[in-house]
Amino acid sequence: MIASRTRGWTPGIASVVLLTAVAAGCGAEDPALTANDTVTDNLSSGGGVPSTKASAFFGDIAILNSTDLAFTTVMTTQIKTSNRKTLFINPSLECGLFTQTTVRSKNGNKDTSTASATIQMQVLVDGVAAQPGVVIYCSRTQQLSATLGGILQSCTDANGDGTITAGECLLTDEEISLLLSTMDAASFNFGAGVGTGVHTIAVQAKISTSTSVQTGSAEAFATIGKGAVVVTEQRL
Ligand SMILES: [Ca+2]
Repeated sequence: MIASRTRGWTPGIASVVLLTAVAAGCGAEDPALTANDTVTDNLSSGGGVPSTKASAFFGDIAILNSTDLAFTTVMTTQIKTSNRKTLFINPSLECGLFTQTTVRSKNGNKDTSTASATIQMQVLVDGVAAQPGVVIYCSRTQQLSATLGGILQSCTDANGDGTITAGECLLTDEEISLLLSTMDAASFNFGAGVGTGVHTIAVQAKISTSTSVQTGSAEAFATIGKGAVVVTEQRL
């Protein structure tokens, strides 16, 4: 399902529970959240979708250690409205960032390494971006700089003048590294006005990373863990 129409992570990890819940006046039918409880197959036509006050998606999105992902649908659900309504859409994600920078230099040279990672989200309702558009769920830029002298390996009086100067000593690079790995849950409220009918809500994620180095090294990755989206309709 989700894994088959997206890319950039290992298929088969996704364990998805999708439901359309809480039909108006039908609290007794409130379904339990169990694995593989899917109602997706009948939804595309809209014929099997009852009018509802809310719908939701819960699942393990599992996009692991990605460096780049264009806007890709990671969660979908549908809701059927019987009148013109405003949809409130609240997508939540586990949002992980990994940034690692190493600087390396000698002879008093300054070295700088930078690593950045960002996860952005947007919600499409029937293909149209919901307000307020693209939202950053998590982002970090890490920069490390150091001016290093080097590690002394050996010294010889190369020119035989009886004096050993700094220039006659062999140095190797000194090195400093910094690694940050964080995981947080983030959510945001989106909104969209819709008319009568069945509406498809697609939650899309974008991952972007960048690194820059001089003589050091850097890595940046982003991870999306579990995700959930709850859609409710309101008449404003
Ligand atoms: Ca000398």
